[in-house]
Amino acid sequence: MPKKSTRLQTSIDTRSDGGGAAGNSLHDHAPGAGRCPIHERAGNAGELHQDVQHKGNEANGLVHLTDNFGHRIADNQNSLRAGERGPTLLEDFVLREKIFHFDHERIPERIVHARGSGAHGVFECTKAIPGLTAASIFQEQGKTCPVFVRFSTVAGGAGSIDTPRDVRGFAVKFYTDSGNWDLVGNDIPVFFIQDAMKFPDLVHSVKMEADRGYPQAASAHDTFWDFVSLMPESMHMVMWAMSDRGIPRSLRMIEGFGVHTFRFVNAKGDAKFVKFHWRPQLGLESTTWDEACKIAGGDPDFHRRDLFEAIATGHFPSWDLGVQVFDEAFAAKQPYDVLDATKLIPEEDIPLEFIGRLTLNRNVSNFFAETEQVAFMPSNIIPGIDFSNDPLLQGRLFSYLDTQKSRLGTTNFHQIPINAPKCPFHNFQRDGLMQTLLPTGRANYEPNSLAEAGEDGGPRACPETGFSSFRANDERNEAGQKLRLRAPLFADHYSQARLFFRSQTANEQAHLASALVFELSKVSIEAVKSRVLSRLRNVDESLTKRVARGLGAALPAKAKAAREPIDMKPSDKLSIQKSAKRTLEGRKVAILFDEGSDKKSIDKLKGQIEQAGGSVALIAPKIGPLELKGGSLKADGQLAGSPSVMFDAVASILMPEQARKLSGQAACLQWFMDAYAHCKTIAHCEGSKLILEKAGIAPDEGVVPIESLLSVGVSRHWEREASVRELA
Ligand code: HDE
Repeated sequence: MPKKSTRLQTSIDTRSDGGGAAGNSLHDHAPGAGRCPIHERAGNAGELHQDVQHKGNEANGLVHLTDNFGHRIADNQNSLRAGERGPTLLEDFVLREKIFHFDHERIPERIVHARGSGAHGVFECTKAIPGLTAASIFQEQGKTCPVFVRFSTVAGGAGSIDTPRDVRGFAVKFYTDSGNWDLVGNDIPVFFIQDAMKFPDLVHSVKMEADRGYPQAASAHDTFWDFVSLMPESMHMVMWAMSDRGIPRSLRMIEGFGVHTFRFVNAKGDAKFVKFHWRPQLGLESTTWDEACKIAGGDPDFHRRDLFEAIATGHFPSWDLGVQVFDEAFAAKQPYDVLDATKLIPEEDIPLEFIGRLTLNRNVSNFFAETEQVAFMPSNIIPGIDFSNDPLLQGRLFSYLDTQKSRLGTTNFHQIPINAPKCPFHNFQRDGLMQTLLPTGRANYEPNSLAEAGEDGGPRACPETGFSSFRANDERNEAGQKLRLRAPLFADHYSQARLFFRSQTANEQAHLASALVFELSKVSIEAVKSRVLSRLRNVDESLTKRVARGLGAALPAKAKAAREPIDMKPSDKLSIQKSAKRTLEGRKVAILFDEGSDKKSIDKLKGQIEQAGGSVALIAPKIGPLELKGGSLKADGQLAGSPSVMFDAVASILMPEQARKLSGQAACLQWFMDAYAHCKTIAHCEGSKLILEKAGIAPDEGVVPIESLLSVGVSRHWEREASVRELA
């Protein structure tokens, strides 16, 4: 086997040999390959071949470049021509194969959730619950299993931005010892619609408009609001999406939810209902709308980069898995239907029981092979867990398998390494496009008696340990007639939208109102705006008035509710601000410095932040190296190209002379003004005060001397917000 190179080499893992069997280098001169046409003719031959020269691959620790059938390639720079200036020859199989493969590099992007970021990790059971479920991963405290997680935005295409107002997908594939379990959830616990029948309509309405091809990754347009204004069941999720949940600070700081009600089934066959929740160790955090818009320009890959860098530097994000377990008797007493995916169960009624922890500890090695090709399917379930009759979930059980065939082109997508189970799998399915397995023997049907004849008879069903569906036998759920209708409580469209709104802090309510004003201001059909307002009146009058005022619209009559909403007890868990963490852990602090700054102070502050679990970006007007008091230092980012929206807090260590110069620069003033307006902690030295004054920054509990940064911590100072933004 050829030696592996540390540079210029791309190795190709193959499932058969575990990797590295085939490989290539970018510059290949096989020993004995003959004359080098570039060296012979081109003046820039030295540049093109600078890494390899004529020493040969082995001597350079490189592997040979080959085509896909193993033929060594002598020249990867020039196509085969008839004469120096003549036409390219059809005979050039090297060129044809290379271009042919390139032409087919893209696969259809996901119809929804096209833009995503994935990572590998591990799930550990922290509390065994054999009484509740027979699922193998929950049988023993400390038991682990590998996982792959893909986060995503929903509406935008694969090349869209990371920070639009949108729902985030939170899809987890557990490679358990009893098969793959996919918990394909979102960062919002409820959904826009109740029945799978409406999903294509919802998605068509939110994606770019059919005639004009825009807007990309935005719900702020006619068709989305037209659809939701006609679907009052969407009002609860609209509240969540318009709240700060829709614009998260980091994928490491979002919650995840299985959304639907599932079932836990124990070894005796007894079942309970269950809802799954992921709770981030780093706490919940969101951006402000102004920040989200600016980040979109400053770094369209903000979330993707943040996740990748955190994992690459060993700051592994983690989430606790919590479950809400309840029985049919509880379900029957609630003012909502637990099979309705537009409803949640308040944690005050059924508290979370924490049973596991997910930690993401390895970035993907190849984005396409892993993040793009991963195929999640809610139908991937393991013994001990089962579906409920939620009509949205039922539709998903068909959709995902179906979509993988069109995305990945073959029924054999389960053989792609990222999708294959890590436990053995055996069955009689055979052949199909892109078959990579090599089944042996004659047994490709069952029943067979080949084993009796001394041959391999193949696998058999296992009634004791195999998956068997829960035998629900309950009149409330399993009715005999075929009907196209929804159960009565599905008609309550507003009670939980109201619950959500009333559980928010005053600032959060203001953000939600502003988001609705912004979104509806982009709607050009007056009747749509008016219809949304008429629905909102069923949610909350004060909210409706604020939105109408912001739009300069008249208050329409209240829409008739299919079922009168009730007042539910507000739940603190629904608010981000009520449970925000003031911490440096997982947060990024920018330190602004310039020539003459005190290096010792910078080093000390950096050390303290890192010690507290945070990370630091050194920002200066120039990258440098800059001469400081006590040594020289290079910046990680240039001030004008590193707006403060990229960081959780800012600090400055400057000499008065430098501060005076910088205070005349818009980029510097904007840097501080934004941090202030986004309610972030600003830590400064004496020398920087002039800049703060010029930026109009009034001292408050979040504007502190450098020494106090650690004790004040990093979180938003929402009490400041009323002085920088009208919270009407
Ligand atoms: Fe999805 N959804 N969905 N969805 N969904 C897809 O599957 C679908 C729904 C969710 O990172 C697609 O592989 C239908 C709810 C996530 O690869 C598609 C219905 C929830 C992801 C599909 C729903 C989700 C998807 C597109 C209504 C939260 C990204 C590509 C019946 C619980 C997974 C693909 C990833 C992806 C269909 C509703 C979450 C088309 C028909 C509810 C996180 O199959």
